[in-house]
Amino acid sequence: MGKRPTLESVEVRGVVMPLRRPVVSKVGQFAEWPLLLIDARTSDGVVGRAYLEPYLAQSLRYVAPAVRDLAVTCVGKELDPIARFQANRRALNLIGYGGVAAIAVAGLDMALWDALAKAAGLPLACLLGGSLEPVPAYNSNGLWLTEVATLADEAAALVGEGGFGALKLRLGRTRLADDLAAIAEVRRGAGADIKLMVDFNQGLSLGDALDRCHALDDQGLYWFEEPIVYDDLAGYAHLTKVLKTPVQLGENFYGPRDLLAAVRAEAGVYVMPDLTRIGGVSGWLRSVPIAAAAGLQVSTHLYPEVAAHLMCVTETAHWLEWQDWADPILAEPFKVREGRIEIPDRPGCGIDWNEDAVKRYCVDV
Ligand code: SMN
Ligand code: MG
Repeated sequence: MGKRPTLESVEVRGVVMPLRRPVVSKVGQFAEWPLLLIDARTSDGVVGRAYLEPYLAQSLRYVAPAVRDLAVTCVGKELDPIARFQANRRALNLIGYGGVAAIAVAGLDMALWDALAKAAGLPLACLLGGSLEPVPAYNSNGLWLTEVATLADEAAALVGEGGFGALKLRLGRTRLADDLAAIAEVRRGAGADIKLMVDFNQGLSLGDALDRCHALDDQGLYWFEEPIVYDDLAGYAHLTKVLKTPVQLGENFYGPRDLLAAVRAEAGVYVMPDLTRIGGVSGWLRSVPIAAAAGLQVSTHLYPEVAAHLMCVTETAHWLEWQDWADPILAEPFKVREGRIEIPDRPGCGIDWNEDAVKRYCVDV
């Protein structure tokens, strides 16, 4: 095999875009969505691209320098994402494995894998030994904690955005009656056969979660996501044991060992690692076999473009979370048909920027 290209430079830019349907959830209310765009240029002229979604526009100011600092240690080295991931993660020993630094490692990791796949002339899924199959997805683009009266129309619109047979609804309103009404409205708009995932975004105490989830347990919901604070694994195990509806968690796992801890604690029936917190492509590849070995099905959280490739090589692949929030700055947004996301047959992940849109939404970072 010929010599691998080396990493020549890493450019980091920020954009903040308006959301079509503002997020109203127990983790926050956001009318705008920030992205950190990472361009990793190699000695062969290939550019690996990835984005990070740090939820809050002001977080761009913390994540950007972390990516730039890590990049300094990678520039001049061979394009070897696994080695960079190991070295970058080891560098976190001194400040801890979670949080901003971990997200920065993941952003760089995703950009380097994109560059490697482009250099090989293969879509990422194919580089990893898989093939490009459309991936079953649920639409997570709405159904926030908004007026219950608006949910039926919104649910119908969400189904129509890609022939979806599954939607996610956010729950945890003050009154049980309002959660029940929200479920009924969504089914009225989307049809009784819709698969309905529900997300509490850690909004309940264990006692309140027992109360609310027992009361909703006969509603035929597809999963109960994050009813309680993300790291109370004993609490999750309790809920998993006593509820019929499968408990889902994982968007706050920082690396493979957090997933292993959840498996050992029997914390949930399903897991859904977030691509940045779990450690990008490298972190995903190290984590999902743990879930598969334990018999747990794996869904994705955010980052649908990269997640789609990874689902093609994930043994217990379950559902891809579809959000189109990066679409305004993508040159060719991914398409969803008949409830499946279609992976473009081009080298890398298929992420390229619409530079005019980037200019429009650009912020200083
Ligand atoms: C979520 C994602 C992005 C913003 C708020 C909430 C959520 C999910 O937890 O699972 O999509
Ligand atoms: Mg969630």
